[in-house]
Amino acid sequence: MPMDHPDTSPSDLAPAARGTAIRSAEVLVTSPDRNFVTLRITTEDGVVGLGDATLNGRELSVASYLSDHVVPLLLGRDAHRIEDTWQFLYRSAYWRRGPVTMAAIAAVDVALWDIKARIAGLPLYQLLGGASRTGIMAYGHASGRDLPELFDSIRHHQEQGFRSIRVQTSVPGIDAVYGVAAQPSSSGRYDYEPAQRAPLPAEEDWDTRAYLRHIPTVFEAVRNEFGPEVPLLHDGHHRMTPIQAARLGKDLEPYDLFWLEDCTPAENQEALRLVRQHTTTPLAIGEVFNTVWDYQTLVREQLIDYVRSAVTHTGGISALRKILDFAAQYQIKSGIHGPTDISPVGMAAALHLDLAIHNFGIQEYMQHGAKTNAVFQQSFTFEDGYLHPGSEVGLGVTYDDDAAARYPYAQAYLPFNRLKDGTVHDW
Ligand code: GCO
Ligand code: MG
Repeated sequence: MPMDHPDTSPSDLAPAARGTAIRSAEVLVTSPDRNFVTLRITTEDGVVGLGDATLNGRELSVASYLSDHVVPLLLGRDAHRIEDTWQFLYRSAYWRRGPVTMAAIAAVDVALWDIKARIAGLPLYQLLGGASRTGIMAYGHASGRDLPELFDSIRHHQEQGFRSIRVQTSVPGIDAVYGVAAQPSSSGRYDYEPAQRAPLPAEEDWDTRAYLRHIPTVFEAVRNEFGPEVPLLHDGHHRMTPIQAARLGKDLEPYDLFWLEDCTPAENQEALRLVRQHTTTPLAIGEVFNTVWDYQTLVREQLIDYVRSAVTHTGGISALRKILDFAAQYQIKSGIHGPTDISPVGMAAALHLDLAIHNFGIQEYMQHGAKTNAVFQQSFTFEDGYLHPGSEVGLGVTYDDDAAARYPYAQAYLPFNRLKDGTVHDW
């Protein structure tokens, strides 16, 4: 009998040196400023790795996917075998892709990278090729219900060090608009947290024609006030048809945007051909995508300029790295998703990747609140507009169980939109 097929099961294909076998995998749910789902993997030797599995408004489905279906498969596997574990989880489920599956796989992937880097005694970015830059340019979220509030919010971000700023404002005739804080917080910040703790999603209203008329006037005012240099970004949040997006891109050209984000829902990748034919405003897409296949046409036909996926929703560092390497061949850069619903673990993973890749573009940085920062202790720095993941081993994040226990899960939903006539619209 040939001996090239020894008697092995998938999990002991190359038996782990005992110390690196996975001893436990725990699914941790906490709700300091908002809900977060975290996977904590521990090896026999006691090395601990963390992964973010937070899917805004659908948190418990990922927690269940992990604890019911993934954790039992992890026990005893060699924590070093990141790629094999990724392929095993992706292919052995048979049912592929989707945000729940890919967030669960991402959590495992990131926790295993954290463990590998801790065993190596290095910050994670060193295992991804080392630093390609000294700092990671970040953009913050400015918003206001009117121009004076918006200008205040932009100035506040500039005082904090932000050099690049996303601009979102209210639109006359619309009551609640994505990205705009209802009122300034006690600290004077115009913080915006879209998910609301409630048993039902909040209903918001929308009028695309009013939006298209108003937004160019806002960018004109911002350019007049803040000058030509500051990189300005804007998020259309999937609400336009291709021809509407084309018009907005064209109308915004005089104001030299860094990017226009999610101008259409983009499940139909070919729709971006039409937008691209009409405008040179750079386009960013992908925060709701979860695999490289969602980018196939967008990248190959150079229909976008920035990849917006999060490490957390795209199968982790291993998978997002592959998407970004694919994009790099077409001069498309990264713009990794970093809202508050990406936990500090997911943010840290993004920062290590940002530092290592060549085709870095910009990093979204929507700061977490004090309670969240007490649960997740972090080593990253933010100075003069640039983030850095720090020099601690692994991701550089630790999870405080005592702090987390103070904040039990609370049901929360993202809002949804209706048009004036009651039709449900993309939010
Ligand atoms: C962004 C996003 C977020 C999303 C949020 C949904 O560009 O940061 O659009 O604000 O709305 O992540 O959970
Ligand atoms: Mg967005």
